[in-house]
Amino acid sequence: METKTTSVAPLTAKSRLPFQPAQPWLDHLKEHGFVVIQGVLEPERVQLAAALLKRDMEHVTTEGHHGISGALAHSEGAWVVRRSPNVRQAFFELWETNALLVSMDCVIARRAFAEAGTEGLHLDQNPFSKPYKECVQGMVPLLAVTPATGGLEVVPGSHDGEKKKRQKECRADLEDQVGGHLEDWCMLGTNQVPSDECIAPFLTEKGKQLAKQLEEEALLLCAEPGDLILFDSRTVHGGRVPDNQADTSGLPTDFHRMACTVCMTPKAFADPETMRELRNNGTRPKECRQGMSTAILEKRVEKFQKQTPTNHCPHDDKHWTMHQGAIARHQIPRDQIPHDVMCLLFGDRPAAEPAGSTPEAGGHLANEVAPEALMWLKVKNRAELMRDAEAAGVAKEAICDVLDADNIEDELIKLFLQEKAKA
Ligand SMILES: O=C(O)CCC(=O)C(=O)O
Repeated sequence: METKTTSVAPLTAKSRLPFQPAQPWLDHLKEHGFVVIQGVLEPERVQLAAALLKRDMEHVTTEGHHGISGALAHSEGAWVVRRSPNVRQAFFELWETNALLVSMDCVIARRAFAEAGTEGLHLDQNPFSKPYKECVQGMVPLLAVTPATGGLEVVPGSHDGEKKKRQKECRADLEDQVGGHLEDWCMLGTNQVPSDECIAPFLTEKGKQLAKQLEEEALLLCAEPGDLILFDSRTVHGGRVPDNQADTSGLPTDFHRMACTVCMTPKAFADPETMRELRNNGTRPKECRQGMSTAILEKRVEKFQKQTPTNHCPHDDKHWTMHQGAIARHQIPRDQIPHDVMCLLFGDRPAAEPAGSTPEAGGHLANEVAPEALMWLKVKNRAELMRDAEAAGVAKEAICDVLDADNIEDELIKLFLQEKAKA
């Protein structure tokens, strides 16, 4: 299949900013609708998440050539990113509350030199029904993003002002989507690959002109592993396929793209009444309305228990069935959900943090549950775990006994940890 690349420039240095102080990146996000924050995901988590995802990629497929995998939404690698104290802190800086809900959206991965495609530039928030900032999407690349790998591209400044006005004028038809199953999935008809039509034929003349202009303005967000890319959901964005002309020397030999989507929004937004206000007049409360409905929160917990994906938006359940698939696992009993995960599902502040407290700049929120050492065990294969268990002193018979279990690796880890605890 043909791939198509555009000549649009990659990101300039001014858009990739340090994590602290936060104000410059907050200002950039507000003004341009996107920002790349340097080194947010802790380096050991970058390595761990990538190792876990590579392990799980052996068992799942991605949706078409876009590299999008809903099946990995609840993979351990994706949760390593979501549970990162630094990622949580970035969203705290953004929304000024630590009562936050996390998205359970896709992972994006593409094997080295695999066929690449893209869904084209689009919006994930309908400009007519949802005109105000209500969602800021995040993406953490676990591998470097360069023109040779492709990655996420955005149209700077397309979230607001004159550019948004033009989008609405040229694509008045998007208003007809309101209320339907495509309400927030607003395709702008550009740059779709693979396709022999780069500007979608269904567009009016004005729509085609807009598509062309957006394609010219789009910027590939070059980034390093562990950066946090943020973009307002009103910003035009999409995947960019690798540039055929770019230098591919030095690229990894297994995967060229691996990124976890991660988005957090205030718990208060899960209340339909609060949302109506926000959508009508832009009122955005930080705290929850007394007696707010918890229906969406309960649905989030169920989604986690069933290990099924939602989408990019943690508080809006309207299109939570758009991505399918899960790694086959048993339903997770509610009482086995780790505390920090439960907080991210229900929007509760982690127990270690008194309500209203402010995490220190650059500091960690004290809500980690799984120790790094345990997580590293998760990427070992069966033979390695058997060796580790035996070396720790687990009896051979006990090891043999678990070889019939449903999840042999988990049972071996349990034996290993029990033995270590005795020591
Ligand atoms: O990075 C990509 O390939 C597309 C991502 C995207 O559209 C999204 O996260 O909403």
